[in-house]
Amino acid sequence: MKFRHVLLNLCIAVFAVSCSTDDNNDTPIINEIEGLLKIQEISNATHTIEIFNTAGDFKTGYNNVSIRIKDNATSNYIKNATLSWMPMMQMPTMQHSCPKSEIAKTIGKETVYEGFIIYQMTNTDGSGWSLTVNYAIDGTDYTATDDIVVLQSEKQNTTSFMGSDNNRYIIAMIEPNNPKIAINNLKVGLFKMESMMTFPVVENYTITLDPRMPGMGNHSSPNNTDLSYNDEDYMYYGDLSLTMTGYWVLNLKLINDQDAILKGEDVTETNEKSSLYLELEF
Ligand SMILES: [Cu+2]
Repeated sequence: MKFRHVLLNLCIAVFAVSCSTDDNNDTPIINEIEGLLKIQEISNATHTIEIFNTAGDFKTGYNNVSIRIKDNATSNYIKNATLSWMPMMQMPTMQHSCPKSEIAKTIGKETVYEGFIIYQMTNTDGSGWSLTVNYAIDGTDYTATDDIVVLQSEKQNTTSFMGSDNNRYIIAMIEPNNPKIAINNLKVGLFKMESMMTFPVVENYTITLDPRMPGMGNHSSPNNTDLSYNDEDYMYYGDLSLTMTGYWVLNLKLINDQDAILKGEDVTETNEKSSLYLELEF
């Protein structure tokens, strides 16, 4: 019995060694884009920029975006690029960009880079936007640009508005992705439109929250909290209480760091909705 046991262990050991030797010879094939769908490719003479997210298309509001750069000559994916991007909307009389993050390598991946873009508007047919990706590899600069399609989200998950301080702001819902009958983690981005091209994060403001169901007597829900700024990821967080499925209006008020209300009103008997709000349905 004992001898058999030793023999078995020996077999396992030999098998394990041969396996690990194999691994050293062949690069393990790991699918770095598992769970992602390709939105589009943007090509130039040297590279193909592959653009992904979980939905497979751009929509108005917050878009988490993953990128790979393929070398057209070798079909290899670039592991050491530095990237930036510029989304641009061409309007009849002017052009403008939108809030966006920097682009960084996705943690735990070798060829995938990621960031976010918040499209605040689009044309009804999805046209109007282009995306330029600038990148450097081993000290050489490249650029690739093309038109992109941005579809209109069904519900208002982002809104652009003028504050009482005469600044333009953009607010966008980032979470919950999958709202539940529960206390949901509400995550929102707040940006100032400093110019047509620059949209810095607004820090240390407060966003009050009053969710209502307009289809059901405009009732609210218990245990909501206002949103406060988190300086670790530059986003705003609060508790969003959803007591049933259906259509909810998240009534908001934007309050600056001097306690001045920049936009939005209380929901009352005579005012059923704030002029600053986001929507969700689940
Ligand atoms: Cu526009």
